[in-house]
Amino acid sequence: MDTVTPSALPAARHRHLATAVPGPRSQELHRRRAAAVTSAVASLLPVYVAEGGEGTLTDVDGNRFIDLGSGIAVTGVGNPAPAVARGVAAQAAAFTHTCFMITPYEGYVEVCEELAALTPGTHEKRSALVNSGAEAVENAVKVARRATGRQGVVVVEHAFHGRTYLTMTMTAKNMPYRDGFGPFVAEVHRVPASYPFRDGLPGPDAARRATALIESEIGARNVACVVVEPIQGEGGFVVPAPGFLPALAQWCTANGVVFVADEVQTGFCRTGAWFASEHEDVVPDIVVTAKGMAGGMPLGGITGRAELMDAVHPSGLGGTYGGNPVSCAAALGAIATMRERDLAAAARRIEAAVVPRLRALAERVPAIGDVRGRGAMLAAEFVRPGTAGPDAVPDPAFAKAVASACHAEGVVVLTCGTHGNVVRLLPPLVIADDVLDEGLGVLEAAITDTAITDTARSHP
Ligand code: PLZ
Repeated sequence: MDTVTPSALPAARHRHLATAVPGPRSQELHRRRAAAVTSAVASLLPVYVAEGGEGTLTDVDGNRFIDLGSGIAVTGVGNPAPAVARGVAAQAAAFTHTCFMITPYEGYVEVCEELAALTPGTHEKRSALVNSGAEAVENAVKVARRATGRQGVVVVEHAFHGRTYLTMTMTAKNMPYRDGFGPFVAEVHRVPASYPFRDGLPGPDAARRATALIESEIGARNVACVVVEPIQGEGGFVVPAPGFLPALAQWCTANGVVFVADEVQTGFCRTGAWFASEHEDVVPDIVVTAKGMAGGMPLGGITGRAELMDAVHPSGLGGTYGGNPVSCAAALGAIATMRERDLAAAARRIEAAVVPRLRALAERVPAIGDVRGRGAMLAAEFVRPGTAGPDAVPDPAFAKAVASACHAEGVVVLTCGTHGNVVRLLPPLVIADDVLDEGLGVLEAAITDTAITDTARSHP
């Protein structure tokens, strides 16, 4: 047998390409999948995963990818995190389900205690647990309508809130989320958001633009809630201009409207704080959580002012699996990991490592129109060179070429944006510095190479 010196082996947490991407075993699985799984559920990078890590994913062909996506902002604590795996195993061995509405258990209560302690504001809070982000958003709307006796739901441009009928209606983008799925749910109204790169508006002005429209076209007294992502996720990692969220929240308070922060993607340390609302000292009436909360197990939460949450009649909220004990055990392990390893600080360190490099690259690559984000929720928006402001022309082909080049080189990055022209980074918060550095190097090369090819194409 050949002897291999240890230094010749790729370190287990670094990138390693054993085959072309996707490799033969992934391709074989993909053929099986095509015959069994509907094509309506798509996969960005069809490599079939065998194992996770603290920032890596290893596929069935032995390719090890640097994971800068965390399964869309879910596995921030690692994949799996030891505390999550331990919690899940112990709970699965004890009991897997009872239905909290039949015979309750401590884990559900503990998760709700954590939510009360961690979400912004020191007021009395109550929570309900569900299975997903979309279901949590649905329930926030139910609470707001029941508590206010009003029906209107206000959302903003570029919003993403889920794929169920109500949340799909609340979601802005037609393709792929809404196209052909109508009719949509009544009483959902969309107003402009704050998009500094495109509208250049100061936050308070952007908020006034939105609230003026609510007042003139809907009527404040018809509005149950305003639902907004403190940093927009699928819509393009748009950080609103400072002052937008506080002004919107204040308007809600002044008008008896429930202010709901959809922190499904931004929550649980992702943006460098437990919740993104904290960056502007906004205290939402209801905070919606999911994703990062439970380290990969399905769990969503609605946490709100006690008087709102308890305004719903008993049994008005619930579901068979909501707050499943195994998911709750996972959440307690994930939250303990965030606390012990101070993952909010880790997210801020990731921002400090990534942003200067992308900004430096933007100096040389005119297709990078904007670099933005907070903590470990960061993105570059690609536009046709020389276009800017409201007239900036989105370049989704550029973003797609960058993502594909990263995938071929063993780095998982995702795209987003209403026009699909944004490459986003959602690294696990526990990613090691040198692994992140290697991933970023691949991303930088992908952007530079795409720019060269692009220039050659537009100036042959
Ligand atoms: N609210 C802010 O980001 C989910 C969805 C990807 P679920 N985002 C990723 C896709 O193509 O479906 C999300 C979100 C915000 C709600 C949701 C919905 O959360 O757990 O996917 O239902």
